[in-house]
Amino acid sequence: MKAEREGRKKERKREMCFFDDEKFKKNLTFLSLSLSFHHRPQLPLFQLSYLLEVLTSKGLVDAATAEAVEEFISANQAFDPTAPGNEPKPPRAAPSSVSAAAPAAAAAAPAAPAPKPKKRLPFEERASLAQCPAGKALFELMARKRTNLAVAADVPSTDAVLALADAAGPHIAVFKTHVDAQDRWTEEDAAKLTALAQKHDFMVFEDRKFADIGNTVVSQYGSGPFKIADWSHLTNAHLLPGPGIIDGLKSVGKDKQRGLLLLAEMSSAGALTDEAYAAKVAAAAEANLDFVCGFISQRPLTWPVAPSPGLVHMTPGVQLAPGGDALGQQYNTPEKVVVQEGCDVIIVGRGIVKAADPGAAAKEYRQAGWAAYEQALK
Ligand code: 6AU
Repeated sequence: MKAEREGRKKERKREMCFFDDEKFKKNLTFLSLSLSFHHRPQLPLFQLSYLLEVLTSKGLVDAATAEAVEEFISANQAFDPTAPGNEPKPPRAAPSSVSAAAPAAAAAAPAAPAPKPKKRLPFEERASLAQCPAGKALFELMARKRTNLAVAADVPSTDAVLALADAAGPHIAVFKTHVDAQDRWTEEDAAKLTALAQKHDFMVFEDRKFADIGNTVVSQYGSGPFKIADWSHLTNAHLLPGPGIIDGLKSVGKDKQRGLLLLAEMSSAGALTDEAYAAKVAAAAEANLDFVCGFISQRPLTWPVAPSPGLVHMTPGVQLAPGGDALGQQYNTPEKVVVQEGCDVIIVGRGIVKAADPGAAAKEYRQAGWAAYEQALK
């Protein structure tokens, strides 16, 4: 009996510490992350309000703290109640320890309040919120040129890459390369692409997907045969090795005003980038806003904590009709990824490069992408 009482006392003390701690905000973020670990895909943050009501009614959280938490939750609400599959669910039964100790309070715990949908901001406003110069430049470019299209230049030769940049150039915000898949990549080729970027007003994104320790990526990014940091405004990286990869890339790219996109979610079937992973990537981005300018993502509206609006979401796996390829790629429409999933930039490869007229196809995708963006702002 005594041991049981002591155990309950300890447990209560532990719960109190969680909320009384000075690092309260950090704890709340941790709580929302850990909820998403527990097999609750698309768990909306507003359930924290419900949890808060229960804890307040138990005297575990004081009124001032409760108010601060409510404010934090509403400022970080990422849940879209109108998205398919997000229909309100009945409130869950209170945990047994709560109902045993205070059945009346638990039964009277109010239903979760309706979440406020997050307003989407126009690119002009997002530009003023971006801290990374390359991200700011990208938002400004998209607003100025009225396009949120990135073309993936997955074509078999460097000459074809340059020809595509000229044909699609008038319609795109970003030209995405895989130079290690080309037959040639010299400083002259890089200079030609830079000239085309200036001529047509687009940014270059070398899709290198760095994934090594900080010390190694420093040379992969800054030197080697491709000298990516010299000519590519944007590049991307996986966070698998930990934050050292960001530090390494930043040590090369920050002074050149380059920007890094972190891969938070992948488009391919069976990708290991689950919600918990995306949440860690989002946290790493927030800690490096001077160099990380956004994400490669698929459905940022479902993330438990909405990232800063100064960060851009670029989304591959886009075609005009849903579908896939024989090797796991999955396609969604511009409308789906931009309006329903919360993405900003559509990345289109084969939908454009395999078309009979890639320039005309780029124009068509540009219109579809921009219409979806305008729809998302309504
Ligand atoms: O439209 P596609 O399928 O022909 O081409 C999609 C392009 C390719 C991929 O390497 C890239 O987008 N990609 C990425 C990027 C951009 O990082 C991530 C991902 O999850 N899926 C994906 O397809 O050049």
